[in-house]
Amino acid sequence: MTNRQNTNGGADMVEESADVVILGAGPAGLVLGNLLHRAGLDCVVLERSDRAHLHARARAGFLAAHTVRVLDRHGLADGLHRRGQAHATCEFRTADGRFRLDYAHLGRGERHTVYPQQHLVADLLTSYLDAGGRLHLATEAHRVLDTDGERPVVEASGPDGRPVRWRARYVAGCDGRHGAARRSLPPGAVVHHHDHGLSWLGLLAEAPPSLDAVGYAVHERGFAGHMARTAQITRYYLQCERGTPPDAWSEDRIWHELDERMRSAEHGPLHRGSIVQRSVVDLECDVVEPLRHGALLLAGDAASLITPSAAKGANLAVLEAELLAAALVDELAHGDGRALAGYSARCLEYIWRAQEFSHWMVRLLHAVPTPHGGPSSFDEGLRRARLSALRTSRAQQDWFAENYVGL
Ligand code: RFL
Repeated sequence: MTNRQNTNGGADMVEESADVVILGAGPAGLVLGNLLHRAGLDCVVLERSDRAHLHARARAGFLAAHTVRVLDRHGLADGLHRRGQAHATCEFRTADGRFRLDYAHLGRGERHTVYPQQHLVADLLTSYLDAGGRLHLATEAHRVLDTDGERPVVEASGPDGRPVRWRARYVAGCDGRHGAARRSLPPGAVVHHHDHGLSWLGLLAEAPPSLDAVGYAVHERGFAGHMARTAQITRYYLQCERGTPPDAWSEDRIWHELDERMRSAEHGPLHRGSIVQRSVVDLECDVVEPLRHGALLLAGDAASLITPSAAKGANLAVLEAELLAAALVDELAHGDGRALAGYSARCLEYIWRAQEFSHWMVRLLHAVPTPHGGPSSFDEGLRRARLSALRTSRAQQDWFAENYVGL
């Protein structure tokens, strides 16, 4: 039950409580909120942005088969079945020509569903609110205190700037890499960090997809990527120098670079359109170990940041949220804490495997700079060998497919 009162301390301080306070209304926080609320647990989601921002925040698009199964299991997949597109082919374009992998016929024979992340978030929000779930928008969590005690506290501020203290039994940090959960980790937490030293200009173009496959272009000018989002919107990536401001390149330069790197003259023109969104993504990754610190539990990007090279981030977020929900229900509804005790180790196994594959993808698609400057010729040789194995070896293609679409 929620208990709301003014404290005797600071005049405007409000105290609230819930058994589970969830920080962040992204895929991790909203899957967790939906599952806990349906199980009858007392939970609340605190989100610093407003609903319009959540509905417009374009990020991921490729949902793994496992993600669709999780959402199906809990009746959260209607939207993606109605509007998502099945996707099962990727194409590599290199100086030696192009080749395609039809991954629905390789490995475990699974497909992606292309469904923009902001649509998934909108669906999850609607289903949570329709079921009567508690959500506080425009509410920013600042830090989590007393994580080792029985009643941890989240210090937050509400829409009017008024400070709010949320008492909880558990706090789920689903607020991304720069959120309050990460800031509140105790000194014993280890953050394993790796910076590839590479950056991508991430673009959304108001243009239909130009090929019926994910396109990965490996080029001496740098990597370029093509990913369908909807029939009218396509995501493109262009490798750029670290530190490039998102607005540095004109639309003409962007299309010129895409044409060069995707080798349009050889393989067919790209459908052009206005660039409606741009951001620069530094290819960095990290893993927090462990994911549980007393009553503070991490999921999604708060637990592990992963490069977008293999489209794993949102998929891991959903996987972890389902595991965390089951563990919290066991603990809070049935007094069985075994799954919660094993939560961190179980997730870390998936996280490290996804990190390993994403790392391999980065090394497949880029000439990675050395600490002394440009890439070494030895590294270049390895990259050509990786591409050649992927082009010619069925065993390598099966391995790729299993990891590319799986978790
Ligand atoms: P999110 O989605 O970042 O949600 C966190 C939420 O927490 C809120 N928040 C706070 N709220 C309260 N108090 C605070 N102090 C707060 N601090 C933050 C934020 O407003 C936000 O609403 O994290 P979550 O749920 O862990 O989900 C992770 C995914 O969003 C992320 O991993 C993916 O988007 C990564 N990713 C991709 N993943 C895929 O699986 N497939 C893809 O195709 C894919 N493409 C991408 C991507 C990420 C990208 N960027 C932006 C790096 C493409 C790109 C360009």
